[in-house]
Amino acid sequence: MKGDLAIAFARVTEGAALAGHKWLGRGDKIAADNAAVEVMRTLLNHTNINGEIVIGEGEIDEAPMLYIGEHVGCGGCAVDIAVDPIEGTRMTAMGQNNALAVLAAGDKGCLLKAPDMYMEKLVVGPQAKGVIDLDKPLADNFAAIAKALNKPLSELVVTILAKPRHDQLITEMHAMGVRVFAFPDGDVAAAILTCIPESDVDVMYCIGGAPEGVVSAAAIRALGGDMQGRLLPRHHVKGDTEENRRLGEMEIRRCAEMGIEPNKLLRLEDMARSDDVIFAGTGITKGDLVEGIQRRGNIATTETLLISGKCGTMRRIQSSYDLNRQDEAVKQHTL
Ligand code: VTB
Repeated sequence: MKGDLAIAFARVTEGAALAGHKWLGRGDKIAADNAAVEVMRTLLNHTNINGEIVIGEGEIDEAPMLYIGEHVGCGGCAVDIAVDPIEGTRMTAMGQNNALAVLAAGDKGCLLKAPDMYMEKLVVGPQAKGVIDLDKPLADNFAAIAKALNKPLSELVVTILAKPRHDQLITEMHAMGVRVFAFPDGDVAAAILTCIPESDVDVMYCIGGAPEGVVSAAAIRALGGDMQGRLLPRHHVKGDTEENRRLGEMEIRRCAEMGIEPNKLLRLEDMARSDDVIFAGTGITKGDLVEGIQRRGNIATTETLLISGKCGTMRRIQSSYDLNRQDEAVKQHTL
């Protein structure tokens, strides 16, 4: 992929973040998401790519924008795009920390095309690359990771989504002796923190969204970390009710159409098939990974984490926008 695309992608997540931020603390996660999606789509369509959305807002028959299979861009090299215009719509609506606008891109065929379903995820930084195995018990993984990091198990820091489905597991992790940092939402930021040297986080484990999983995989691959995942049908995660089974069966059918198997171990290389990937993530609200947006009248400042896998660079870009001078679509959703 052309290196100069990275900055264009940063511009796209910045626009989406600004649009989402306009809805900060308004209790309306759908309006926040719609605004971010529309701006992200407009800006992607101004970008010099021949892009295909492989991870997006859903399927075409649900009539979303940025649906899986949608073509974006105004011509250029063929790229796969995975987007989450607001990773943390609830966090944005409720004014909570760690909401991001994120995008990952790679050459055509690079990123896993997966339906919007759940994914079990285990993520570590570069020093523990090669030692994880989701087919083994978590206790074995933690022991192997602690050994690779050359620290006692009692000092291993594991982050996990604080959801009821993990309550029992969190108790088990405490009994294993690791430190558990449970975060309310936003596993993309938590996954990336495993690869940030200044962060205390060693491991991220959770059952969260598959779209977030693929976006994370691109960032983790670019940063030299490691990740494994497993797509889980809804009734395996949320309880075997009639409705969950119906939705789960639909996910299984969709997986078959996309040529992937649920419940099967996915390695990092299955989710992000090349090092030449780009990740852009802009803070909407203040977070552990990046700062949130600050606004003074029409001037807004953003912070973006921009990672290029080709040469292993990670940049933090601070930008200042005069919202009055953006193009109409952006202005409409940000001013
Ligand atoms: C997951 C996680 C995300 O929302 O999708 C979660 O991957 C939703 O979980 O990072 P539930 O279905 O249990 O509500 C996030 O935390 C935020 O988008």
